Amino acid sequence: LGRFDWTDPFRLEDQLSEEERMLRDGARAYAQEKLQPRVTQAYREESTDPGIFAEMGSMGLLGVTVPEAYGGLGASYVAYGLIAREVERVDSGYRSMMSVQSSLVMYPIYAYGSEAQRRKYLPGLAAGTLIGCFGLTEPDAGSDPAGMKTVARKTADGYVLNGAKMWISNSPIADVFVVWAKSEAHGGKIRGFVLEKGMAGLTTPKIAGKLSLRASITGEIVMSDVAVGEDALLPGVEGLKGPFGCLNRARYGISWGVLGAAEFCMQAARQYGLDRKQFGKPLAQTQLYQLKLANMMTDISLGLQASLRVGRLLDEANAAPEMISIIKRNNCGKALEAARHARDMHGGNGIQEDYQIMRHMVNLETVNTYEGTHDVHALILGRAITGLQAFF
Ligand code: TGC
Ligand code: FAD
Repeated sequence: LGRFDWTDPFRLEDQLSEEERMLRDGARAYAQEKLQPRVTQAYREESTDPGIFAEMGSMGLLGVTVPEAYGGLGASYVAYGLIAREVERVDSGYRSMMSVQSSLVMYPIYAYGSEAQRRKYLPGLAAGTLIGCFGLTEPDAGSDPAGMKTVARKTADGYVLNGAKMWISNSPIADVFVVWAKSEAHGGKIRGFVLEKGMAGLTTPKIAGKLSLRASITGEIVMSDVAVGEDALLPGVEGLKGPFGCLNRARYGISWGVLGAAEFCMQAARQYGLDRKQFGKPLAQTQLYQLKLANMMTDISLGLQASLRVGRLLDEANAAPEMISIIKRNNCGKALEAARHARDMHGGNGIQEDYQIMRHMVNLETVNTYEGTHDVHALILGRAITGLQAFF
């Protein structure tokens, strides 16, 4: 009979390559040694240390799937997922910073950019000396990005952009802005533009007062007659499939990341239940407590296997977006449920910052919403099942 390890029920470890394990271990060491000691204060004070990007860059954690020629590692999507899981084991906000930079900024510049754009931006983004952000959502266009109002008007030597992006991770501290706009010169089709900090008419106010994801800064991107040259246009893609191509990768990374947060919550609840006695015995010796732990372990281990499968298919360029909707939706929903149970299992201590459970729980509320809400992914899957779109 095979052995059983509750921390790795389906022996994920055996299914990874040597390189994947090595990158995962490096990410875990960085996250535990450098991020874990500062997260409680950062979260309490709603402060983001921009130096984290350069730290992650020096550890090789940014844009790992991008080829080495542009500063990446040319590593697998599975390695990328494993890194997301380790960073989010500490905080979803830190994983957010990493995944925006990797999947939503470096990926489109690599996949849709000109050679000059790749050479100009990718090495600095990989090193974390440049910070990137991704502007798709607007105040009146969230789940329905096709409803965006941002426009790019053609000029003699480039474009002028007007509009406002809302809820943009990293924007107040960003140097490089991948912004999606309807381009009048391209029949109103959505096109990507790369903007830079300091351009006239570009402002990035912080959105203060978030009760979730407080260690990751979020802001607006306000564009008021921002003039850019022709070289700011991403030449390689047109239409919504541009931003969606990036979102596929970020959503995939999130599917691993949230399970890192869920693992933290489950392991903390297990230890708490072993240590704390009520009614003369450990909480972990009660049926209800064990049922919750069994559910968490089941959801986490099934989720990891599914993400691994999709990661392998992404590495073969053979993954379908609907597969990514399944794992993004399922793993976020299950991680949120696990965190809510773990919060409850800690009793009063569960609301205290030192125990870290409630921070994970409220972070996961955001992760369940961004990159396509739980229900929007249900509708994507419903459309695939029935052939009928139910969005509008
Ligand atoms: P629809 O008609 O379905 O598609 C329009 C065009 O896009 C193509 N497409 C895709 N291409 C690649 N990958 C995908 N996943 C794709 N999904 C669609 C599609 O083939 C079509 O192409 P073409 O050539 O025929 O024009 O578009 P729709 O307007 O009906 O879309 C509906 C819906 C709900 C699926 C979509 O709008 C959606 O996914 N909404 C959710 C919005 C969202 O996820 N926003 C995320 C913003 S970024 C963010 O949250 C970052 S947080 C990061 C962090 O901090 O970690
Ligand atoms: P809405 O679209 O208004 O949805 C509200 C509710 O209505 C949800 O429950 C939704 O499921 C439901 N709903 C919507 N449409 C339907 C329908 N057809 N049928 C049934 N129910 C429906 N965006 C970026 O572009 N870049 C970023 O870096 C970024 N970072 C973010 C960081 C944070 C902290 C947050 C909170 C958001 C971020 N976002 C970012 C935006 C995020 O992607 C959007 O919040 C998300 O897509 C949902 O859009 P919305 O908030 O406008 O909600």
